[in-house]
Parts: sequence; C-alpha cells; structure tokens
Amino acid sequence: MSYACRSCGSSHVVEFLDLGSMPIASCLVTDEDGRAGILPRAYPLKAVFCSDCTLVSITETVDAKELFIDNYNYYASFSPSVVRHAEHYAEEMVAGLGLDPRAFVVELASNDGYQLQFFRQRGIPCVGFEPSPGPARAAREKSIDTIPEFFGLELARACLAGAHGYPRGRHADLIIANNVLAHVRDLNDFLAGVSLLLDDDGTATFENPWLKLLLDETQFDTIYHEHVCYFSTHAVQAACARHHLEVTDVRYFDKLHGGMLRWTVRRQGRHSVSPAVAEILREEQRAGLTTDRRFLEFGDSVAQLKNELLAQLASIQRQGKRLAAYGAVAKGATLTNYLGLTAHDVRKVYDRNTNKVGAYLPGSLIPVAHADDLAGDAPDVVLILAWNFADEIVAQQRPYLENGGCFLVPIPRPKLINLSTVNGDSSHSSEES
Ligand code: DWN
Repeated sequence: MSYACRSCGSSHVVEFLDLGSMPIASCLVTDEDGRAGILPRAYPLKAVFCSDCTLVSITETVDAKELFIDNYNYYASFSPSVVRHAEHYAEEMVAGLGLDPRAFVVELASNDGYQLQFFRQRGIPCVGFEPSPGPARAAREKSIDTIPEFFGLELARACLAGAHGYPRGRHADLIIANNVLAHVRDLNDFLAGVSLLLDDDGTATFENPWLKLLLDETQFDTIYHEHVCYFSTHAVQAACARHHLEVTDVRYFDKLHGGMLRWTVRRQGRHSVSPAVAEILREEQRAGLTTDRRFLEFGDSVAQLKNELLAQLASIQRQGKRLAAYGAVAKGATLTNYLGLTAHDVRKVYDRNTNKVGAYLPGSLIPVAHADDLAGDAPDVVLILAWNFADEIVAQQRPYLENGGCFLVPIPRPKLINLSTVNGDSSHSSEES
C-alpha cells in the first residue's frame, strides 16, 4: 500500500482495520436534502499503524470544507460535563501558569467558545481560531474574538504580522489545542504554527482521546473521517520533537471522551519534564502501542463486538420491544452503519443539540428528536450512541428509567441498564438480555 504516515512520512505502515465505505459521520441529512436526493458521500475508512513513529491514522483525507465548513454541527456547549471540564481547565491554567490580564491565550478550534468564555470572564485577553461557521458564530455571540480559519504555519505567520485583527507580534502564553489534534490533516504544518505562535516560556496543552483506551475498550466507532489521527504519548512526542517542542507533563482524565490524555507541551530543552511522562511511555509500551501486533488483533475484537451487539439487538427485536437511541453523535454514525442499522430498527435518536433535531443520521437515516421527548415516547430500550456520556445521560433520564425504561450501552461490551442496576441491585444488571 502506498501511504505515507501523516506525521513522519514513513511508508512503513500496517493496515489493521477496514470499516468499509462510510458516510461522513457529522453530516446529518435534512428533509430538504432528502427531497433533493442529496445524501452524504461515502468514503473508504481504513486505519493504519506507523511502525516508525507509532502514529495511527486513516488513509482517506476527505476535503476539509466538506467536513468542517459545510456540515459541522458539533457545539461543545450542549454537553454539560464538557463545559464543566472547560471551567476546571481554565481555573487550573490561570492558577498554575499565573495568568492575569497581561497574559494572552490562543485556542485552536475554539468551537462555540465553551472554553475561552472562562478566560474572558477572568479578564484575560484571548482569541480563538474556528473554521466551522455555526460554532464560530455562537462564539462571537459570547463576545469571543474568533478568526474563522483553519490553523497552520502560514496563518500563524500572517497573524503575527497583524492579519485578521490578531494583535501584531503577540506570542501566546497559553495555546489550547484540546480535542483538535485528531482532526488535523497536516500535523507538521499545525505544530509548526503552534511552535511559531508560542512564547518561549509559553505552554500549550493538547487533550485528545487516548489510543490505549480505543484499543482496550474497542472504541472503534470513534474512527471516522473527521478524525484523521489517533494518539499515544509516543506519537505526540515524536511529532512535537520535529518542531522543537516537547511533552513536559501528561495527565489522564477517565470521564471525558472515553478516556483522554492532556499533554502539556513546551519549548524543547528549556523546562523540567514530569516523571509522569516516562511512566506513561512505559505503560504504553507494556500495552503494545509501539508495535503492530496489538493493532492486528484489534480487528478481531471489533468483529466480536459487532456480533455481540447484533445478537443483543436481535433479542430485543424478537421480544417485540421498541428500540431507540440516544446521541446523534459522529461515532453513532460509524456504529449504526457498521452494524447495518436503519430507521426500521431504531425509531429515533434523541439529542439535546437543537441544531441536530429534525435531521437524520447519515447512512442509517434514523430521525433525530429532542432529548426532552424521550420520557414521553417511552421506547422500551435506548441504545446510547454517546456512550462516553452514559452516566450523565442515565442520570438526566431518571423519569424514563422510573417508568420502566432501559438503556443499552454498546461500548466496551453491550450492557443493559435499568432502574435496578442504577439503584445498585446487580442481580438485574446484565451483559446479555
Ligand atoms: O472530536 C470530537 C468530539 C470531541 O466531539 C468530534 N469530532 C465530534 C464530537 O464527537 P461526537 O459527535 O461523537 O459527540 P460527543 O461529544 O460524544 O457528544 C456530543 C453530542 O451529545 C451533542 O450533540 C450533545 C449530545 N448530548 C446530549 O444530547 N445529552 C450530550 C450530553 C452529555 C447529553 O447529556
């Protein structure tokens, strides 16, 4: 296969997963699209491991405009735990780095301003880069300066020269690149831009779902065209080194996005490195993230999970139960399409994001309804596609459970949750129906 690693350019890549042809995960279908016969285009979805720098990536690069300008409807503010995390993050950075109104904070892929609002509230000057028009508009409504562009080296140079209203010559004390690295198609250009914009004593943070959890918990559905890369600390370290940056600290967060890491990155050789970095590198090595064997086994785990889920869903259908889903999420598109589910199997998918309500999941064409309708509709079983928020969703939907409702969490293994399991009576907890 002729494919060059997106980080080091090596051709020593090993394909380990082929999910077939998949529609763009975030591209919800509207009634208008349906009437005009416009359905999201489908593209091959294959994952590869680089034997040289350990980066995992997908081979297909879908046009960024198609992904992030025409069809992007992810607004972080609809997820309460994400906003809480952003507030804690701001508190920690302000205290830890001693940021005050003389500091300058830059966020790359600042979405709807869910993060920068907490710096603005503290009087700290900040600017966001966000190419997706809807989220960028929402950020500006929060009075957050937002540059509507994809970030990279050329843009960083132009900004330092005063373009786009960016303060001329101003290097950043903090660059926030949380949940963005996976989406970056030219990793080296992006990191070169970070390196240029970062003050010599500045700090950057990269938060991203951790590859170890993707493997351990068979989170195959987080693989979709928006996410071109999947990161271990080894891969982040290797990419940073190319741009005179280094990982000086690392911290694990188990709750968000199925388990993620925050890499603290600073200018190479100028700062002390926390022992946590060496520890996590050892853990990744033990977990098999640096050689291809573990990845080659992953395909079998995905196939096995698919069979278990299909068996579970077939049993629900045999009992004549009505099935719905929760979370019109990007990973829900991978999961429903990989399992071959349609609106015939899953009647509705509920979500709090009002921008998604009334549309349909790509491929499966399951209609999106507002989360407030769930208790009233009272489907028998609800498949949680946003399984990373399962605890939060189950807590919010207590009335549905009290009415006899039941959730099915698909990842890492199918698990049913009803009122008894929530109340701690494990005799009713089940991995099989
Ligand atoms: O990287 C990405 C991550 C961080 O977020 C993306 N490329 C897109 C997105 O992933 P996703 O689409 O799989 O979505 P999430 O973050 O798992 O879920 C967000 C969606 O879930 C929103 O539409 C809001 C919805 N939600 C809800 O309806 N009720 C979320 C919560 C917590 C809830 O209680």
